[in-house]
Amino acid sequence: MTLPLSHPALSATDPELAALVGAEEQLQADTLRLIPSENYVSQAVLEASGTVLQNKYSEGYAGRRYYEGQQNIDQVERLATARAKALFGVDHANVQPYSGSPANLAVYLAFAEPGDTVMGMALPMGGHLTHGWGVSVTGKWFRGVQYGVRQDTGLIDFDEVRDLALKERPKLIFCGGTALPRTIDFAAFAEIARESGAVLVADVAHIAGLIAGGAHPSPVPHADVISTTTHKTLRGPRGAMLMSREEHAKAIDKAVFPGLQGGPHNQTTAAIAVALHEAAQPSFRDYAHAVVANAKALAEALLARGFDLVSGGTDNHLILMDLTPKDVPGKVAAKALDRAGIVVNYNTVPYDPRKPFDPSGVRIGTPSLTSRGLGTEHMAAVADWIDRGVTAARTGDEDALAGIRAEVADLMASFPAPGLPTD
Ligand code: DSN
Repeated sequence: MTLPLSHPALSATDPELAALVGAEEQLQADTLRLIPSENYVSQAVLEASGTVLQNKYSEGYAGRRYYEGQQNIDQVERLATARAKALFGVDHANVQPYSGSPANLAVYLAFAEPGDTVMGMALPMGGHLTHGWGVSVTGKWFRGVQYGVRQDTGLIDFDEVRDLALKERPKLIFCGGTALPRTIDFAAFAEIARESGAVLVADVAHIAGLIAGGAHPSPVPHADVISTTTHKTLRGPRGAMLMSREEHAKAIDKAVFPGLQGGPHNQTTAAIAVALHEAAQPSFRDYAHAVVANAKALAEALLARGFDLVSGGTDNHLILMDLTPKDVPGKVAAKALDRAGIVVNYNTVPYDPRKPFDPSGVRIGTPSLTSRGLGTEHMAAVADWIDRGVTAARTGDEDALAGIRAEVADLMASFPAPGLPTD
């Protein structure tokens, strides 16, 4: 189905760029987007992020700015912070971090000194670069010690985490990550942080929407600081938030501005406010639970087709497949699936013998397809396309990939995506 042309002003001024935007809209309409950190924002979020609010500088915080003319901007930021506090049940929220990595860096600035020991899950085990991994500034300027998951279960071994924390006495302990298919036990991490005298940072970027919708336990009251992006399951604009107990509010605010950033992106703050409003509606609870139900159904359907899933399945929105038994490297499979209209990312699996740029796994998730209205009844078809696509990747069957692409586009035409142009 061909989408109508949109963005008349952009088309008139810069047709070349407008064509690229149109092509991306068409791609997002036609394909099955399974990258678990992506989503479709609503038209309301899109509109808020494209407003004249972006014309304004507003270093500082509401009521304490370094520029005049904040009559409206202060209210926008107050609305966003109040909504974040209400939705997540926290004392304090800072909605200014530009994205997840700057948000996490602000946490280091607030609570640690260069050279201090910090602890997080290793990137190849499912953690995040900014949790002290060596190639990140957080692993270069701080001393990162890393925990993982057990090889036999794919689950976190809390005895190992406790032993490491008590031995290393880190200033910060990060929990959460980017490729964790299971529920995070925030209470267990909090106990270890207490015992070892660390500040516990829950990085809930992937699962913030599930938490808001009651489909994953909350890190409140366990974590000292909660870091999240706003554009994954929370279905907001590209941005981030830091939340905390009152006792840490000043340290966090000071670290974000003036410690790390300049003027906040007010158009993003506005779009975050809209997303938080949407996430507070009863329909968002249905969405969050549907994301998990879809992921569980998809995991079952993949297991039935002989796929090896890290930890044996999922509790959340994400599935990590080890394609070693299918005899296809993750990257080869991801690129073939892309040609079949199924957008995934290749990913390391725990204890991966292959390199991060050519790993054994593929990471998938259900936030985007659920935003389009697909339900558990569609997951067998999705698993079937993945199965046929991976087989075609192994055999080099481009005709099979083209056939899947047509089938995918056909189904997706019946499920219009939020925020994309319609007639
Ligand atoms: N890039 C994000 C993800 O895909 O999970 C993490 O920062």
